[in-house]
Amino acid sequence: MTTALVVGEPRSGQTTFVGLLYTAVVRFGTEEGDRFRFHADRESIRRLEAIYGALGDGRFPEVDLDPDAGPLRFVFGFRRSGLGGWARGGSDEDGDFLTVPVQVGGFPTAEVAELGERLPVLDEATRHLLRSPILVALVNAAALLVPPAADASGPAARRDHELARAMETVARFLALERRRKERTLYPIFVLTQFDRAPEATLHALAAPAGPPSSWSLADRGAFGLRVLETFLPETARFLGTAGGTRVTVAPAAWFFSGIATEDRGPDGIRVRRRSRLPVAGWEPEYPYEEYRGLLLELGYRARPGRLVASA
Ligand SMILES: Nc1nc2c(ncn2[C@@H]2O[C@H](COP(=O)(O)OP(=O)(O)OP(=O)(O)O)[C@@H](O)[C@H]2O)c(=O)[nH]1
Ligand SMILES: [Mg+2]
Repeated sequence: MTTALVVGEPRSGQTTFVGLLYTAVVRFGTEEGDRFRFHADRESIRRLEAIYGALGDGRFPEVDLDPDAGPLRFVFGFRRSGLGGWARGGSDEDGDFLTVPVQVGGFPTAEVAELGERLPVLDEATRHLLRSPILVALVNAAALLVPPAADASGPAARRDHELARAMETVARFLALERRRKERTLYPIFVLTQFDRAPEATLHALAAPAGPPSSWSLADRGAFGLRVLETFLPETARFLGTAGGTRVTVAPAAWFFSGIATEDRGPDGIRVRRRSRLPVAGWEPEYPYEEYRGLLLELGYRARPGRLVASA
């Protein structure tokens, strides 16, 4: 099963990411019609709706991914023959649909990293979760400061270390798979709060002009590599060597999330909104194309035995 696990640091923008993903799913579902499906249990829907509602009201969500409430789980379904004529054939997991169960929250990066130390004693549910070939790492762009801290024990180095170890934990699980094609890790990076990425950082990383949605695929990848080399060197090393596991690490895909804000004085920072087309109501100003790309990427990566480039 092609599951996706989303990991992030506290305050990195995890809840906002989930809210924007859900916002995008609503539109993507309208555009793709019966070629795309979304399922979630009632409790997850309730929580997603609360986050989505806050953003639609122009507020950052206060409702949190309460760790006690457990992680949020939902399932994307992509019709095999749909979305740009995918490859047919292979075994169906869900009729004509490739399904990608996604789990967000419940596990901060640091915890996934730490679980690597306790592999033999983990319960089945946790093991199942960690056997996720798609790892979506949320990286807070607002925290990428130049020059990168040289301090090996500082927060930047710690974040890098935890992310590398979290990836290694997942890779060690995938390494246990019997079939070689299932021993592939597909890393996806989402730079959150990209609207708050410091100007000096964008300059130092030679960010192309314009919003990331207008960058070429090659430019996105090259920019991502520079982010890795500059700010996440340990994670970059892991991606190159798979930490010595028998796992193949696919080329990483990069997506850029952000939200337009306005300072309303006593009302504080508000989320800017636009009307939600083609359906009625309001949605936050966010880069829909990035989320659409992420959804397509998940669909492509769900194809059995495929090592494919980004959508
Ligand atoms: N400008 C901007 N601010 C953001 C964005 N995403 C998150 N923020 C800010 O970061 C704060 C935390 O965002 P959350 O989405 O709650 O982050 P989180 O990782 O879920 O945080 P915790 O659950 O508390 O660990 C928000 O209240 C916003 O102030 C974004 O895309 N743009
Ligand atoms: Mg949160």
